[in-house]
Amino acid sequence: MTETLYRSCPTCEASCGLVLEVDRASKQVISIKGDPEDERSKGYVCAKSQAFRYVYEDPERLRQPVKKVDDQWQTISWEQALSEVGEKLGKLREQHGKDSIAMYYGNPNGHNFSSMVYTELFTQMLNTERFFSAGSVDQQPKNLSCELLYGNAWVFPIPDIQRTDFFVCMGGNPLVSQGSLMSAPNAEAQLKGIRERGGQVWTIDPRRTETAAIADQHLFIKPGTDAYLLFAWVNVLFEDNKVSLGRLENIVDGVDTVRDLAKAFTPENTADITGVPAAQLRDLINAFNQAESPVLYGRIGLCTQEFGTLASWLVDVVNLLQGRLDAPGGAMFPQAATELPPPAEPVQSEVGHGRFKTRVRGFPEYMGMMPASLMAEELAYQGDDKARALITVAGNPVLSVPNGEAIREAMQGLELIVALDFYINETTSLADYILPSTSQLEHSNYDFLFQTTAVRNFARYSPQIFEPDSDARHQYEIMTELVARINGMAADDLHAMMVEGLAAQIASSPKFTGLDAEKIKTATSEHSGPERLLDMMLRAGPHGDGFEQGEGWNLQKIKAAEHGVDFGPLQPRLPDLLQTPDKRLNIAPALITDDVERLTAAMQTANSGFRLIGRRHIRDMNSWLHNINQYVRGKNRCTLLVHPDDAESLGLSEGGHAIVSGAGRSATVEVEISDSMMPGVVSLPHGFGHRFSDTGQSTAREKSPGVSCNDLIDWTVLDVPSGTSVVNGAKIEVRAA
Ligand SMILES: Nc1nc2c(c(=O)[nH]1)N[C@H]1C(S)=C(S)[C@@H](COP(=O)(O)OP(=O)(O)OC[C@H]3O[C@@H](n4cnc5c(=O)[nH]c(N)nc54)[C@H](O)[C@@H]3O)O[C@H]1N2
Ligand SMILES: Nc1nc2c(c(=O)[nH]1)N[C@H]1C(S)=C(S)[C@@H](COP(=O)(O)OP(=O)(O)OC[C@H]3O[C@@H](n4cnc5c(=O)[nH]c(N)nc54)[C@H](O)[C@@H]3O)O[C@H]1N2
Ligand code: SF4
Ligand SMILES: [Mo]
Repeated sequence: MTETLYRSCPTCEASCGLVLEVDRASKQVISIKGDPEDERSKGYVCAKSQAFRYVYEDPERLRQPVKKVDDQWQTISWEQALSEVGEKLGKLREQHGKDSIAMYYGNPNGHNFSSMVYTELFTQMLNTERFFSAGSVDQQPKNLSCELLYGNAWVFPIPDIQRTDFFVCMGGNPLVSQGSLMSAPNAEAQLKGIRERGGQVWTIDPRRTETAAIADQHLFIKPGTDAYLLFAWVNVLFEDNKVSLGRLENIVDGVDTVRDLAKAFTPENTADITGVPAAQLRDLINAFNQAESPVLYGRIGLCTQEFGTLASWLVDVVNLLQGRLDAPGGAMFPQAATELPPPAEPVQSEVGHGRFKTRVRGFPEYMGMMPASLMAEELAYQGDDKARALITVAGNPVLSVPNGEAIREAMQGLELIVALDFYINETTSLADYILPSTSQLEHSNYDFLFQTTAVRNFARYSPQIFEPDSDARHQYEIMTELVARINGMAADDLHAMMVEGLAAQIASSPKFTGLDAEKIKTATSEHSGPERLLDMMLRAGPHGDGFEQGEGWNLQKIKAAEHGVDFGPLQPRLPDLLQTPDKRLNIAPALITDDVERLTAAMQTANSGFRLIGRRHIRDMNSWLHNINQYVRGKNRCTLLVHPDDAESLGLSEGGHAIVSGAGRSATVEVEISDSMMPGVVSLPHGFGHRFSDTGQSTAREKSPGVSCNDLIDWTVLDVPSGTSVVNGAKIEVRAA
């Protein structure tokens, strides 16, 4: 029997609404289309809307735990897998301490509600200093800047693109990525909407991107130099008396410090280094000033670069100084329907930074994590306190992290590797055990992370489409089972602890008087597992029913709203949102401003040679959709984009090959000549390099091997404050093959 079900797409941040025709009895997906009744996506989908179905159907996706015995994979039962892994990890921890177990946390965790809410339990109970994640090849500079400015690393200002009349996009390519730290289905229509309203779109990027193609103006910028341009922008604002904090005047500190720091940078003295002529920058600043509701937006090209924290922070500084932070049409703070009310006594902690250091080069931690770029040397370290085991959770650092090849080598020296993943990829192929979770069609979901990055407030629940096999496990269950077994506890007690903990936290909020944890538990007892936690959050949240019958939302009502719930445009949230110890917004935190010295010093060094940047393609998702035939058909996408002048001087021809060298390694890649590149800059996408014969992704290996740009990127260069990898703007050598 065919049924129609509605859910959101779990593959990227846009979280588009989908209509699924399915036969639940035979577990067949008949079709997946855009949901026209979804207020956010209005029927829009991209080519990857089918991805979770293809992954579900992929015969090479693991459905059962596997154990490596004599270099062969053996399918084993969950009980055997969990008890063996739990015992081995428990022993290592007991004998060699908690840091002997390293961990890498990958990106897809952010797309799964239940694994997100159980992540804290998992990471806190493992409590390892050797904790790495995709975050330090991604948004960590923004986390740091937001934590310092607003007191919460996960409170991001999001461009209000539905109301702005002047959108400046730096280091992001929403037409392809579909928006990041800006959940906005159908980015193309949204940006065109700005122009249809009479507004303008500008892009600033070393490549004339797909987004630039629909923009009014494009400025080419040399990779890694955005902080110079933005400081010059700030300086012009002070010089021209255009600084106006508006409503935020009385809560902001540090404005003078920023003004003083910016004095060294002008459009004129930074033009050579950025490649942006002074007149062009001044035109941009003037046009921005003249617009009614302009907004500046920066994304991964500003994070994963040499001055990632400075550049990411300066985006907020520019918005703030012009009254565009927390203002309609500017950069605004979404409000999640699951946002918990503030506790009676706010936790006033300093930003966690440098509480411990990496073992090899003494690099300070941030967010309890070591930089992913240093993973290889940390795993290879041979001191008393060395790593002996590695747990990977939905990630593929061998391809996604600089020095991936060395990560793979270092992994070979470990005693135990456990992968929570459903593919045998370039990383997990070295595991001793792989524990595959259910896939997205087999568990329910709630757009948890992306309600905090959406350009309109919303809530959307996605039902479980197919019943998983009777002995399948969800990711959060695997995590809980593992920590339970490592610590000699019962998983059920840990689940109960989650419920108790959340109920107590909510009950302690002054928002609810006369409500105790018991009442909250009773009120939510119709739900179980993570859904019970979700019900608690929704009911305690800004639109919640406060655990009473009547008005307000609860999980049951959210579930009934099959097309999602629209909570309207973003609303101003400052100063209430501030979670800084003094409830003020210091725009010049020392951890960031201390890095200006490094920026100034780099201004003096010659900027010669080629620089490498990345790029994304609509049919890729980092490294993990290349086993899907539908997504790797057609011409090779792992090509080196080179400007025609550079191609000529290097003797490269279209479709010919170049040798690209960096980080002591070389690779031969196909050349694509394109005047969309800035001269001196070449582009190679990431997530390729499917070259190891021991992976279980034959389509990726055979049809789309490519090369891994991360092997060619100098992994020792980091954004200093945040420890983020510099995958954009790496020095690279190029010659004809
Ligand atoms: N050079 C360069 N490198 C980059 C980037 C760049 O722009 N340039 N971008 C960086 C960014 S932004 C990111 S986010 C990282 C991504 O880095 P990673 O997260 O390490 O890599 P992915 O390729 O996303 O790997 C995801 C893994 O999760 C598994 N998986 C997917 N869904 C599930 C699930 O539901 N359950 C389980 N158990 N497993 C699942 C897949 O099988 C795959 O193995 O790459 C980073 N690397
Ligand atoms: N199709 C597809 N969509 C994706 C993904 C995917 O792999 N494929 N990955 C998802 C993930 S995990 C993430 S984090 C997001 C990322 O989302 P986006 O940030 O939009 O990602 P990119 O397309 O990599 O855009 C980065 C842009 O920065 C530019 N750039 C590089 N260096 C510099 C620089 O120094 N200065 C400036 N100004 N620009 C620079 C690049 O040329 C590129 O156009 O995308 C998500 N969406
Ligand atoms: S844009 Fe993202 S969320 Fe929307 S259909 Fe494509 S992959 Fe799915
Ligand atoms: Mo990412």
